[in-house]
Amino acid sequence: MRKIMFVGRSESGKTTIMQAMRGEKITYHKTQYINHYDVVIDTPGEYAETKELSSALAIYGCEANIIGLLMSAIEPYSLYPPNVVSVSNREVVGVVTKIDHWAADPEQAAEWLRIAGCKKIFYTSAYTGEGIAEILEYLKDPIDVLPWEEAKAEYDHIGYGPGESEKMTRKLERALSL
Ligand SMILES: Nc1nc2c(ncn2[C@@H]2O[C@H](COP(=O)(O)OP(=O)(O)OP(=O)(O)O)[C@@H](O)[C@H]2O)c(=O)[nH]1
Ligand SMILES: [Mg+2]
Repeated sequence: MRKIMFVGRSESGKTTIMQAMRGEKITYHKTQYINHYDVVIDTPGEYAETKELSSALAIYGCEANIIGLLMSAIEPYSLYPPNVVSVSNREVVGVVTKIDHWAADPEQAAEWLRIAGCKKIFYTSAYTGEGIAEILEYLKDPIDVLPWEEAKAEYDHIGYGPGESEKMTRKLERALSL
């Protein structure tokens, strides 16, 4: 898997989306310092908000393949200067978070991310799981196998013909009203 470093103001949802990607229980945890995991580097919002600390992001960014600029869908303004992605020597993607929120305006957040220079934008909710699989697929290297691909291979192995596992997934989704 390629590694993504999440950057964004405090409360934008970096730690929570990281928990969703790792399949962990969602619990509030204020990030105190840079946390380095297998696929994600989680950073404190203050590093993006404070000039003196922002150089730490530039250094840790070298440890990542991709920088994810987060913007919550309930943000009242954008922290990012226009075309700020040009300061990074890594690919930068935009991640709109909290799209499940009652006050969410995902298109406004996406527009601010585009102004910051992001071309690829993900729309996500760590609470409903929307968009999480897309990010994981995007980070996937050709040799990686994701958990749901393993489950599909298992279905195929126990005798469901091609396409049957997709039908089974749809049936399960309908039963769970997903
Ligand atoms: N509705 C909703 N709330 C979310 C979502 N993701 C995060 N939150 C809430 O937003 C708040 C902040 O989330 P964090 O993930 O801690 O934010 P952060 O960017 O890591 O913040 P710092 O560690 O301070 O930089 C928490 O109360 C979360 O429960 C989401 O997808 N939907
Ligand atoms: Mg955090």
